[in-house]
Amino acid sequence: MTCPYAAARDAAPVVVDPMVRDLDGETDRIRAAGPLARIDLLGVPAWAVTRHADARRLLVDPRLVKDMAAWDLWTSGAVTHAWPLIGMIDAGRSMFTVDGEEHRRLRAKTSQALTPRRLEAIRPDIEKFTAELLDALEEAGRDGAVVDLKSVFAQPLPMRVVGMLMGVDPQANAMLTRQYKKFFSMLTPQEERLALLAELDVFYTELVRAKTALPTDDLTSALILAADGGEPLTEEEVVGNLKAMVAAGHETTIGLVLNAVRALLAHPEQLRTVLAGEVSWEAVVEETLRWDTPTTHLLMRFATEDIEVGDAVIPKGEGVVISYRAIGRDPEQHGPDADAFDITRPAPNRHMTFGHGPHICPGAALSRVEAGIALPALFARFPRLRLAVPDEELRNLPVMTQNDLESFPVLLDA
Ligand code: STR
Repeated sequence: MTCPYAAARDAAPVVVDPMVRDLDGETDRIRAAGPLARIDLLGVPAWAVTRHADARRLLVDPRLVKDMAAWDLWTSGAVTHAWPLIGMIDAGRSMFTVDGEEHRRLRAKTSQALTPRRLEAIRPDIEKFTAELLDALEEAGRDGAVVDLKSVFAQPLPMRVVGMLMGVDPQANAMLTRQYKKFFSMLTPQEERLALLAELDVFYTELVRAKTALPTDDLTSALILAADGGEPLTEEEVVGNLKAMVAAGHETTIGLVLNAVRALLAHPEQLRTVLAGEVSWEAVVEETLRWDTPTTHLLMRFATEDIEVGDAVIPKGEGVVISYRAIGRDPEQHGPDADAFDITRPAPNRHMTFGHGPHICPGAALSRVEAGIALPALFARFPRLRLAVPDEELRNLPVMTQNDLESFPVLLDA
């Protein structure tokens, strides 16, 4: 007897490269492996969703859950904390790891705090941080010196913004940046990663206890205070949400800002139209989100029943990854030129880079505000900004889930 998913199941999986040596080639291979691609994540098998339309359906399908208890490889003990990607899934109880009614309770305050309207209040802060970092950039790039746009600008900005929102002492920003860099890198030995996650838990728990004793005007305090007549969040839940916000708010926006700069520098004719005011920065941000997604693969959801995807089936108990980079390049959604960066695509740019359904990114508007301030300010200050090395020489860090550049050396040509 043949089973309907035998073909996909028996096909050699696409092995996701922990060193991220060829992201475009790998994206093509995953897409070519079909709408539901068998992938291998450091020896652990999973299914990758590679098409926009399928992801849109699956992300609202209640049979697909975040709870690891539904994952056979976990409950059987085949996957343990020795697996380097376990921290992407086993991240504590939070809005990132819970579904259904409980998820609505965990997420409500955060999504209310991050609406476009509420974010208008912090726009001046973001503008001030941006201006300060541009001064630092100018200083570092004085007299034709090569400067790393990542470490001097793209990385500190989102960290400052999310730190301010959550009430993190700015003194801790450097430590957090260092720890998350280690967390995401596949070169970090697993014992070290588990140790740093434990240290971060101590840091966040202390922060939550301090805010419980003395609430201030930040989202962490708001999460602690009883939620609109609903059950207040537990300390564990506040800690979980806080670390999800800091990790996500800081890591992903770095990618958005850098990838936009990279795409514009690689397409100077498009940059010219933006600088001439013919195309909006908003169009740049949306096209960058689609074409060069900050998140390559989002780990992981689990099937609580067999779920059909086209003529394939995700068997009950198995893990599903949403491959956002492949989805952003889906010609069925974006046309035959989906692989081309083109800021003149008709608006709205219907990409799915922030996800879809109940878990859709609560920080989407925040990242749009940040990039919408940072990019025009950067090019206004340094209109002749250019890469100090050929684009092909830019390397990704060994980070399997994020599109994370090692560095971004530029000349300011001020
Ligand atoms: C990192 C480790 C941690 O302590 C908590 C979380 C939860 C949120 C996760 C984050 C993780 C990794 C990056 C994610 C983020 C939510 C959005 C972000 C997956 C696992 C994206 O890359 C989209």
